[in-house]
Amino acid sequence: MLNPVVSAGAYTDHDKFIFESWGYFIIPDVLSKDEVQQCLEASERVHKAAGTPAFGQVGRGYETEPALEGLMDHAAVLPKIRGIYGDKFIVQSGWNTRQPARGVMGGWHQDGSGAYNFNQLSHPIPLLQLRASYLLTDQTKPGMGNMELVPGSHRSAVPLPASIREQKGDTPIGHVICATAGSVLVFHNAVWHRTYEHNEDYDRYTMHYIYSPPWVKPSDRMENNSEFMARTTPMRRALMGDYTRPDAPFGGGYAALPFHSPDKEG
Ligand SMILES: O=C(O)CCC(=O)C(=O)O
Repeated sequence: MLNPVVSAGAYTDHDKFIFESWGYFIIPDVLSKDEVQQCLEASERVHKAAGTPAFGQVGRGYETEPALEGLMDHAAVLPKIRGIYGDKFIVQSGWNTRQPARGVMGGWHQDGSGAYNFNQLSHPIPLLQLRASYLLTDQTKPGMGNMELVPGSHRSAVPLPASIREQKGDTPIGHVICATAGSVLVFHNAVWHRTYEHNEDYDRYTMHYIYSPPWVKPSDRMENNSEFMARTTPMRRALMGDYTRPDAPFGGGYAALPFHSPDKEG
């Protein structure tokens, strides 16, 4: 199977071509085995604290779990987000997803908002939620709770047929992402996707960071946690959307993120 694999770090012209063509790419082996283990243990704690019944997504784990917090501005991934968005964006949300052992297929969807869906805005659907999904369990073959995406579908003028969606059916152009634990999938909100079935005996965890333009409302929090904001780094505070109000909200004076380098590296 073709695989849109890119290297960690700077967003190259080739990465851009891949992202524009397919709507997603994969960065293999971003996390070491130890880092994956720490993130897995952190994921188990946040779901235990939240009392997730079966399949479930818990936001704000980064506030209490340093291993998850560290993924928010990971050096392998943040330059890609910067390359795609430029120097001004926020973390709209950070969702930690658990798919239980022997979990079933999820429903096909595009990301957006039930309150005012992105497909009401324009076609092609604009990029408003750029997702970096840190796979925390092995997904090297289908049936391991993989993500399945339809390449290029962010540009499709027609939806995936309702008959397929209702039956949670297959499409021959579905691409089941196979990658090691610690790899990262980055994708456009408009790419049609679903959670693939999970035939293993352990729960599957994925940490999703969603990056948005600065004027998009955060979706995992009503306000930032003051203790987290006080102790985290300037970059993470800025990614939480913490800024001094300029002359007009999001007009002139909105500061760029505090990147270390003026170029697109970091
Ligand atoms: O299975 C997952 O981790 C992701 C679920 C999903 O498709 C989503 O949150 O939009």
